[in-house]
Amino acid sequence: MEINIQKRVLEQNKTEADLTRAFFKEKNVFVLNMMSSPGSGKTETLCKTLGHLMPEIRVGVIVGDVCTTNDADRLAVTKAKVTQINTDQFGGDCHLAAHLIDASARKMGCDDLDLLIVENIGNLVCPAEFDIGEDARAVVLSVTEGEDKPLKYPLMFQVADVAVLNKVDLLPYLDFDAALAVDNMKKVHPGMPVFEISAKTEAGFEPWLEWLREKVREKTGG
Ligand SMILES: Nc1nc2c(ncn2[C@@H]2O[C@H](COP(=O)(O)OP(=O)(O)OP(=O)(O)O)[C@@H](O)[C@H]2O)c(=O)[nH]1
Ligand SMILES: [Mg+2]
Repeated sequence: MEINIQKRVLEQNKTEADLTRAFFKEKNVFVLNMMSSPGSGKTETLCKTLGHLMPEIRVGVIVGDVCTTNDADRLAVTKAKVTQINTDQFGGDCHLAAHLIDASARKMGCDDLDLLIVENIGNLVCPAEFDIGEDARAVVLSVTEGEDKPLKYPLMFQVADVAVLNKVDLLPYLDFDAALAVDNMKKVHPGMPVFEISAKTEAGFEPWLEWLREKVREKTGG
């Protein structure tokens, strides 16, 4: 019975995600769903990324957290259009569902955007199951989390179109084997591009930025 309920929730979400996807298509905006465990550096990566992409690319961000507007406040410094969703009012959900993205995106308006990035709630499991009408998914893994995470939480890495290995500035102080972590990601998702970066120092940023620029060009024709 529990399985059936879960299935219905996901089916309902998929129906709503298809409507949201149609809205994004009509608005000609590329939508990236960014996911990771809490604290791997999604917001820091976005703050630095937007600094490079804007104003040539017009970017908006929808950011999800259970509580606080901390991330929206950090992202607002970039001058991007930012909307914060807090899920504590919906029972503290650990993921963003399609209907929340749909309502936020329509309210914020996408006519003046080329790229909409959704920073999902920090969680390496649930967000991977919820289609939000996005064009692509990025997963961020940081070097303090352990090389085995792609093997332990494979779905997140299987549904991702691109992976970012963040905080490489910390490698000299850790036993973390970056090559093994990348191998593990490629084991669960052969062929997935993996960019090794530091959001702190911006090391390795250019290939990641170019990947994003190319995706926006492909969708918007710009
Ligand atoms: N040394 C180092 N620290 C980083 C890097 N990226 C992020 N951090 C730090 O890691 C902590 C968490 O970063 P956030 O950007 O808030 O992580 P997040 O994934 O957005 O976290 P949630 O939104 O809570 O899931 C902060 O203290 C950042 O300053 C990095 O590349 N190197
Ligand atoms: Mg964040």
